[in-house]
Amino acid sequence: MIDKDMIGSANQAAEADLRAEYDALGETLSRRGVDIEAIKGKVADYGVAVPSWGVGTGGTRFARFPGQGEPAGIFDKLDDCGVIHQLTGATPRVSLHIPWDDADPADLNAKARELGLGFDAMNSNTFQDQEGQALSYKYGSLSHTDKAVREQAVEHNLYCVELGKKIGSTALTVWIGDGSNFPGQSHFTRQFERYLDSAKAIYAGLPDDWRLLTEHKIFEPAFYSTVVQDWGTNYMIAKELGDKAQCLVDLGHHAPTVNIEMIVARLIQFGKLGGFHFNDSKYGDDDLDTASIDPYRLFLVFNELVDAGDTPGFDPAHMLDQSHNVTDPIESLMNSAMEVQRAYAQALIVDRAALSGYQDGNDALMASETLKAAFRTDVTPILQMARLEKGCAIDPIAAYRKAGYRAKVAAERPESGAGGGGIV
Ligand SMILES: [Mn+2]
Repeated sequence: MIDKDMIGSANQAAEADLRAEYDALGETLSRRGVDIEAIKGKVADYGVAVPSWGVGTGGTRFARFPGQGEPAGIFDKLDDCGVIHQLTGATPRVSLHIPWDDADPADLNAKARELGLGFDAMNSNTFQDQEGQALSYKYGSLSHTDKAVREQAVEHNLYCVELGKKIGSTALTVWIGDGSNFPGQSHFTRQFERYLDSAKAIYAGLPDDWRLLTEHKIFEPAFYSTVVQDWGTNYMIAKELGDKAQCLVDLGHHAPTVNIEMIVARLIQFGKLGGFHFNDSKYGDDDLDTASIDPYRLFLVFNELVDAGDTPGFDPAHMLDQSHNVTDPIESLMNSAMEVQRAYAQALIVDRAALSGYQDGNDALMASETLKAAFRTDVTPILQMARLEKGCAIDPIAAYRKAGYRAKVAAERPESGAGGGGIV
């Protein structure tokens, strides 16, 4: 963890300037009828989960260039996640990936308690073979033509639920690599029927207070077709399974021109938006840092989420899902968590009454400008003040660099291998 006194003295040096900027923004927002304190409170309460695998250096299909001091196992990963939350106060939960993070639940709970963290959705893995695994997923998992493979994949998911129950998780996220690379390779309908049968078997083993989140993806690792290719199929799955099944939207899992915020609105309308994986992309599932390419799109997604507001039972799971190839993963995850908070704060200050009036009056230009006015507002002082009041860092990245955390863990942790491609 980072030395508290160091965070404190850095904050002290920056506090007077921050207060001046916060007060000035407060006056600006007040003229627009917005209470800055209310926005700050909501931002302070907001949290986005960090994926355990995000703190390691990622890779592409071509190579992986290991970083310094990479976490060697789940307990190192939790340490890194603890630092991210300590400095940003924005990432209170970690999402585990099984079997990579499989460990004694008592040890996981003890470590999480020590770091002030909790556990988010469990992620199963049937897109690669594990050592000692009886049957291969080369030709699929939940939709495999061989019943024994499907049963093995179902069993694995149920194991994730069992472990999750012991560490306070209440959701299982299922993403499969199943699909086909050649036209004709798979019978679309029969393959989907097999998937649904397997998904129903997992659903049957889900505790009452759990949710099953299914994640669609248009391509990769299969390049001709994937079984859960888009939100339409995902919606059908959630509808077939029942109330505890909802759709998970990964921002990178769509064709480049798809209107994601509209998908979000549709899923909200029919009670099936279960959660997000935040990242950014220019081409496909690039897994770039959230808001690094298109911050306006992230804002538009949050505009829909804030618009849905207090809809009963509306509580989507928020998680970052990125691959860090050229940055320090801790810095990227801190920055991305703050970008998600920023989009949330901007969406909170949209003048919704004015927007609604422009929509009803068919004033396209002013409707668009109403959104832009919120997006153009620099809400940084709100985020910084929320952090200061929580005892986190006004500038988390500067504090992290000054603390020399990476060099410290690099001296303690074994060097990781370059390996082949990384997961995305
Ligand atoms: Mn994802």
